[in-house]
Amino acid sequence: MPAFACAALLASCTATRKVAPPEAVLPVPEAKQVAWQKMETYAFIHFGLNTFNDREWGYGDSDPKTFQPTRLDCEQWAKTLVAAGMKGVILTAKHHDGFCLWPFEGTDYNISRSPYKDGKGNIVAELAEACRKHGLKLALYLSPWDRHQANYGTPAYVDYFHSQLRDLMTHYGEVFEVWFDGANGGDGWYGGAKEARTIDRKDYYNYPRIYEMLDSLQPQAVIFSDGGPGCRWVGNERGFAGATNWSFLRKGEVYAGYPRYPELQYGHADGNQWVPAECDVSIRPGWFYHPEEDDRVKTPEQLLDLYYRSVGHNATLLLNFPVNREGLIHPTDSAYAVQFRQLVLQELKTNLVAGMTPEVSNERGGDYVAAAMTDEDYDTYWATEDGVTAADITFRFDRPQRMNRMLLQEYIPLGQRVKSFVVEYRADDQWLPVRLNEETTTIGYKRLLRFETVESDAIRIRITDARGPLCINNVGVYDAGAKADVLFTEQKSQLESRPFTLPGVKEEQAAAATDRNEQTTCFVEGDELVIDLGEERTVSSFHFLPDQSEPSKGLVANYELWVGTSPEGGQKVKEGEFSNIQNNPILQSVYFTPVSARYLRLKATRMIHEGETMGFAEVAVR
Ligand code: FUL
Repeated sequence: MPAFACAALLASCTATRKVAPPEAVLPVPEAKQVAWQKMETYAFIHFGLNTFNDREWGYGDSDPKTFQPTRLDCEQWAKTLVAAGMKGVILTAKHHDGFCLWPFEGTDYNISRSPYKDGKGNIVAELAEACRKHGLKLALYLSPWDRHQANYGTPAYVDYFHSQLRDLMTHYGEVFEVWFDGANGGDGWYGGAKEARTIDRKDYYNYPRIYEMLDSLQPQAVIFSDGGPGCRWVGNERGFAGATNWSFLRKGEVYAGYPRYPELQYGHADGNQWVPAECDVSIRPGWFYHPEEDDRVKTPEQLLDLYYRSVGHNATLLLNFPVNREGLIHPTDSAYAVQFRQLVLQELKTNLVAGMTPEVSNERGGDYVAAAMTDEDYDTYWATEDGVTAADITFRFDRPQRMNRMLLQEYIPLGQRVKSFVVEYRADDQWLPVRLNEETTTIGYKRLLRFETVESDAIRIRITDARGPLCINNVGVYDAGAKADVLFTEQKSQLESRPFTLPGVKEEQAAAATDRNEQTTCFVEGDELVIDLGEERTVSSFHFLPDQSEPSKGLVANYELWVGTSPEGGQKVKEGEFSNIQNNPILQSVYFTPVSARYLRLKATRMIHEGETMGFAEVAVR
């Protein structure tokens, strides 16, 4: 064959040579889970009777007449959320108190019994409309636990709950997610019975029937619950996932009330079901609006930190806005959220490797080449050959660059693969690891790294282990600017207090309650914490921060608060529950009519875990 013919044949062979993509490594996501994960940040709105009754968990007895927002405007919510970069919003259509924000005919306990719009209001419909107008996706939260309904705990309630869900899923257009809260604290009003009712959280609500209903009414919706099936709770309400975060769970293992819930931060490395993590967190300490939290809104920097630890840890960020009593997102929350968005954009503004073709130590060929990692196309990716589960990706620059952030994405439609990697930069002809404050193990949909600034003409990613051939679709390297190295450390809690001692508590333990170090905890034997102010003082509130370890220990669920002039006896000024203390162990405050007393006595009438010693990271009295 003449040489030119041979070359022509070769050229045509190369052009038509079809390289197969790597085979999927199971489990893989459904298309709707990939679309959901690409939303990255979306908002929660907690709003309802609790807003007007200063509660986190309504008991189910608040009067619907108290629901009277004065300037409610769902468009203000939508516009704020869009400006904050949120791609969707999830509304608490019904929280644990059972009150429906839409006129659901199955109960009187709904918005039509409130003064809002003379009973003609419908917040689900109003928000759906605002979302359509402003390009936000809508989703709905419907609490399975209902502290209002008399039949809660019986099969009749399950039918009620299902018809409520059907109603909600039928009239308001497409939803991107359906949120089933796993909480069930037992106590409730229950039609006046005022008692504790426990149900079997695995089976009572008949979820298989619910999934069937949702599959036919809202097939595109991802279903949230502690264990999925669409997406999972991340095991805390602080807004972060583990740096190691697998988007899998062992099928059927996790349910609401799963005792090993802290492991949800990491997923199950050997899981067989795709259930990615969602990080839910409130922009304020509580989920619902409380005026005294107006100066405790998370700052743009705190939110940025959470962004890196949620979206940047292969999860989504579900950021809650407690709509206030006017029916608006408070100006501080709105300003901080928008500034947060700007910080994210600023830090990751200029991708230093955009359009560059890195050197790679292995390449599959065909469409799966190194240039695919920097072409900004989600669906093109570099892959290694079959059997190759470790490789280097190296970027070389013409001149040294300042670098301190990195973005990595795996092509998850084919599964999550990477188990470990290191990032290195070249310094004086040797490769040194960058300094970061977390492990570099998994990547998943997205991994963002913050590392100490380096100046170098080369940076490389060494992937050292994976569950199959590598499939990386996106790499970014950035200089986040002057403040890049200020890694956020949590602000010390500002717990002002009258001076006090804790009689009967060992000195070292007592010190932990007043050292304003959230990481040390004072453990108190018995069921009473006695506080001695040294002399009679006017007091009107008691505060404590629960143990902050993961998971928290010594959590008091229900309490009585007594005050008096001696350590025993006195008068009971308050009793109640520390709502949601297990999932969200934030500062707990008990306010009461000012009274003169020397001693306060907190009596635990129920612990979250019976038999545990009470734990207090910080205590304050004012
Ligand atoms: C928890 C609930 O108990 C809280 O009140 C809040 O709704 C949070 C998002 O989920 O389980």
